[in-house]
Amino acid sequence: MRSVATIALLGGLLFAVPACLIAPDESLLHRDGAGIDSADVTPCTTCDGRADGALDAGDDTGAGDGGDTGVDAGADTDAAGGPDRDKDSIPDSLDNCPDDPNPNQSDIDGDKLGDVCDPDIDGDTLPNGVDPRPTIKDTVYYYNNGADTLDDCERLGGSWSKMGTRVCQGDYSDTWGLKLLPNILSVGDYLVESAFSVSSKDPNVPQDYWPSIGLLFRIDKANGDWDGYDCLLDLDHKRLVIGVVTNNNSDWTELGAGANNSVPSSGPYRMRVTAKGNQLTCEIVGGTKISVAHSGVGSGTAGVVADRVKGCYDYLLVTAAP
Ligand SMILES: [Ca+2]
Ligand SMILES: [Ca+2]
Ligand SMILES: [Ca+2]
Ligand SMILES: [Ca+2]
Repeated sequence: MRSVATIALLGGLLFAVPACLIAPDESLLHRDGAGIDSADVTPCTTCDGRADGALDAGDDTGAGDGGDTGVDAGADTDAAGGPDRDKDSIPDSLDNCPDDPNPNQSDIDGDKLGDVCDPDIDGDTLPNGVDPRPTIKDTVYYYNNGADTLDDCERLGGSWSKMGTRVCQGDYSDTWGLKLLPNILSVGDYLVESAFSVSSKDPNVPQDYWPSIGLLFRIDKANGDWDGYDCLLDLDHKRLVIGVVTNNNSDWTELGAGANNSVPSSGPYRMRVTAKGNQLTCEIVGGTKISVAHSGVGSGTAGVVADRVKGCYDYLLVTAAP
């Protein structure tokens, strides 16, 4: 319900004028023809239709009033909406993306940045390029965007270090990287993703190792040891592999693998693991995907593996599984 916004003294009578119920007449409202001043009746600025960028009843059409809602000399700019540099019919002053044509002004997360120019369309803190579902607000358990320090890394054996905004493994040691929040895997179905690139693999790799990078799910045990699952990119065979680590991190068994030469020989690799129900799915985003049944990931954490490989990752995220 609109409030009574305007008190107009016209013809000696006191009128209560409901804002927007009458189309304001500039010649009436600006009796002195010189813009808004004490002699004017307060103009109806909320109902003149200017927000739609089109000229309609109530718009200020005074020849050249300069956009001040008053009638004066000069070229009118506000009635036509003012400048519109992306030519989408929404004047710049009202356009939620003034440099990107978006006549529908869609703004999914309501942050006043239109979707076409919003780096995080759904407002879930994951940038569009990283977000598994850029237009659906995901529950984000963890996101390291590379700007963080290494303080949240539990184990950085080998020579993990920051290189700009990336975290890089600088030698060929068998180690893993970033630790997530405690007990992150107890949240239920989840998705873990990272993006890697490889600079080189160990030329003298032992026969029982493949140079590999990937994601590890660590299941913490009461005695301080851990078991877990890993999703690896086996660089020798250019394939994805899912394995299970057992016996306090001393044995590894392959659970499933994609075909040899089914992934590119050079990165960057955007890798994703989804645990949903009893299925564990490992994929190169937009490419090869393999899935195995698992018996539960339990309570633990996750991290990045680099094994006989020098390389870097750009980010690490954990969200609820879609
Ligand atoms: Ca626009
Ligand atoms: Ca927005
Ligand atoms: Ca997002
Ligand atoms: Ca999202």
